[in-house]
Amino acid sequence: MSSAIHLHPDAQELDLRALWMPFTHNRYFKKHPLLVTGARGCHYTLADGRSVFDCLSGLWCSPLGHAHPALVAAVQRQVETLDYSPGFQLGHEAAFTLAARIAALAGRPDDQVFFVNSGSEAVDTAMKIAVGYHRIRREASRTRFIGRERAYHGVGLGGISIGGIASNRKMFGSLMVAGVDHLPHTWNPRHMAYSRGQPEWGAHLAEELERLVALHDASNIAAVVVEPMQGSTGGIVPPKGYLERLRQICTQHGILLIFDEVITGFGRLGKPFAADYFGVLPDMITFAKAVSNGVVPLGGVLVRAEIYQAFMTGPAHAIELFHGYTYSGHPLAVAAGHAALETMAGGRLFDRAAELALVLENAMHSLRGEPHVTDIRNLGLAAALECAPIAGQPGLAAMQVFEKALDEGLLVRLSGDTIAVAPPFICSENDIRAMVEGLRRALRAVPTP
Ligand code: PXG
Repeated sequence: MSSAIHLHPDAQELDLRALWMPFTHNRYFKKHPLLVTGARGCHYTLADGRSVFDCLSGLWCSPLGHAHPALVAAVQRQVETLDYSPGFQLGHEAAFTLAARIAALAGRPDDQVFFVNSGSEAVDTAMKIAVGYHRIRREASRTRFIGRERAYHGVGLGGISIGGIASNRKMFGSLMVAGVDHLPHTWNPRHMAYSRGQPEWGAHLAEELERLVALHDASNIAAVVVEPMQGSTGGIVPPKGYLERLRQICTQHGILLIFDEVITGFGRLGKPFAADYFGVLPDMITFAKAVSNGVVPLGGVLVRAEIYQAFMTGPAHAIELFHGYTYSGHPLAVAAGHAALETMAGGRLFDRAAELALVLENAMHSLRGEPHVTDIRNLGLAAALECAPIAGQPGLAAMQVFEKALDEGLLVRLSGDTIAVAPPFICSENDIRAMVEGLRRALRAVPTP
């Protein structure tokens, strides 16, 4: 493995011990630290002065690139005007207008938006709203949730319960929400390897939902929660007809359908939401990441008007939903949100993402036949490349590709033996082609075991 260490010149002075890093191989990292000192446009500056292309738009959250002048100015202005205000029993106008803007963008102007600070919080919030909604409607037995294998819904206790990532669930099983079942995931390389966009095979897997409904009875099921495209676990693209069928079954049985659009929301598929892209209308949409371009943490849940209305009972002075965060609707996050959405609209950046998606699809699929590659998947401005695992050492193959890609000036994302890319909407067609050629050299540079 490459031993490139990206430290700044006085590295020896750095003491990295106190920080317990999230989702990181802490011991390996502290021996081989990768430190970043700045970011602008589509590039990060590493501590050794090198510039690397941001192949995943941060962690899927910075489609407008870094240090975008409109966002910098909006946040600077805001911090000088109203740096913080409580969101409980006090409001600031921009939070209301941002909620309306998001509902309008989704083409659901009567919907409500509940603000949170992260995708994890958005998912846990949506789960609470689902249970509360059924209870208020005197269907309190509807408490079960149905998630999916390989799903990632963040790290809250609700999110890991409906999520389907084994290592996330193994250690914390005792903390999990009771009464959760999982649909099978839809990736089957035997039937869909190297599909461009949505695979033809797999819509029948939605019928598993009927089986779970038959097992538990619909009267016990609150909601089905799915990522329209599974992001974290390597860009698993829904088979044609699959999400449509989930919607039909949910409607038939009075089960809420929740799309977790933390990754797909705000243009990643070339439309405002994946719900628009697939033409499937969920009852709630969770979002985060790109809504504020990652500049200040912001997330939320978009909730169908009828669900909100169901809560609006009881005395008018009573709190209807016992839920909220100190930073719900934080003024800086809201300012970043307005600036991000304005910039996306002004630059017609969802259309731009759709155009670049075609370039990415063609370029990525040209890697078929390169060493280590066993599958390539893509949808919208996102793609994943599956590496043949090294026997007994899962994840090592992709990690080697990651390191070689870094030597090529590319910061890609690795998850298990999958390499994911989802470049910023502001990048050029040539940036995408150069990224893929760099990946090709990286794949060739990793020795075959
Ligand atoms: N839902 C989905 C669908 C996500 O992708 C979350 C919830 C949780 O969001 P927060 O903001 O609580 O982290 C996510 C997060 C990756 C990667 O490499 C993906 C995420 C986070 C970090 C890395 O694919 N998704």
